[in-house]
Amino acid sequence: MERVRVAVIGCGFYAQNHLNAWRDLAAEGAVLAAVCDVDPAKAEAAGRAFGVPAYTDAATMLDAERPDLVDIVTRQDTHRPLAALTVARGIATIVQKPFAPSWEDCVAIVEAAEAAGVWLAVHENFRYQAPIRAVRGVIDSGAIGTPSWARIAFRTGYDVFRTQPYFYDEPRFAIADVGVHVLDLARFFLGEVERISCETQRRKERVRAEDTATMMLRHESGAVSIVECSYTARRIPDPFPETILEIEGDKGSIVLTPRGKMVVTAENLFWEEAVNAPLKPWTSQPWHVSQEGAYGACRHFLDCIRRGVPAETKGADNLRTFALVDAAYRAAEEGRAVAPQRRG
Ligand code: 89Y
Repeated sequence: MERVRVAVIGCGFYAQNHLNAWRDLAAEGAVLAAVCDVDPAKAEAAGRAFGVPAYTDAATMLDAERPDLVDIVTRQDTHRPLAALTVARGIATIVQKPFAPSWEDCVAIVEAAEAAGVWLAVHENFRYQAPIRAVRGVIDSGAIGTPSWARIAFRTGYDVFRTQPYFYDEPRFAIADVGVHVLDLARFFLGEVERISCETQRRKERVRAEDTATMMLRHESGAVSIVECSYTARRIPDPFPETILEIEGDKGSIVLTPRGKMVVTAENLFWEEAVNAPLKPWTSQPWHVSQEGAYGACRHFLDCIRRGVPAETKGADNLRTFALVDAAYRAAEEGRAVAPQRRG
């Protein structure tokens, strides 16, 4: 496919990054064709800013614009009904993370897409960030040997509630919102997971659910990882929204510290590298790491659509990340290690 006409559903806070990414990707064949939001003010503002028609009803937009690809950037409770609209029309679909509120919803979306032969991806973007790709590049080069241990942490006290106020009332908070990204990174670096244990904490009074989680994973390879997420970690400088990590293999290690400093210890070598995300005209500190990840994800999806291949974070792949989220909550509730569920 030469040119890919993209329609975006959801024009809220984070969707602005997707809209900018699609506009930036014009040179690579993306054509932002239309936007839609149930809030007319948000739809019109995005339509005006990006010079495309704006709709408040998704089905009306899909029938009028007939896009090749739809990027669903709404809250998770709307993903299943919206994906049903796109899949029924045979339109390639991207669903924002978290995939959906429940395992049943995620499986239903994946199975509907598979039955209809529709390309489906989940916008799980941390693994597309520049520092994360740099770390993966070192692992793939063999410099640290086979990774067998990792600590991967997203800890912040940054006021995420200002732009995402719904966080206060989420029935599942830190693991579902950002732990999902960090769990996906654990899979990305160390492979599939055999079992997970988890302790959750609610350290901030105003939130309804957990704001901190400490997880321990045994991977199928035998590797072990500690995965942490917290929205209640006060520290200066605050690394938000960076992920900090350490990975050890039989030949060396990789340590990624704030501001994208990567330190690699290899067999006969030791080096330091700046792997921070570049700034774009529409990105700003400190969000640029996350914004660049969103751009990287959209770029990967566009490339896959044009080549007719599945995305790295295709629906079926992301079910495995979602299963870890579910298993973490169950492990915390039941006080034991839990095996992530698999599709029957
Ligand atoms: O919701 C979170 C995410 O997915 O990435 C950053 C964020 O917006 C706040 O931590």
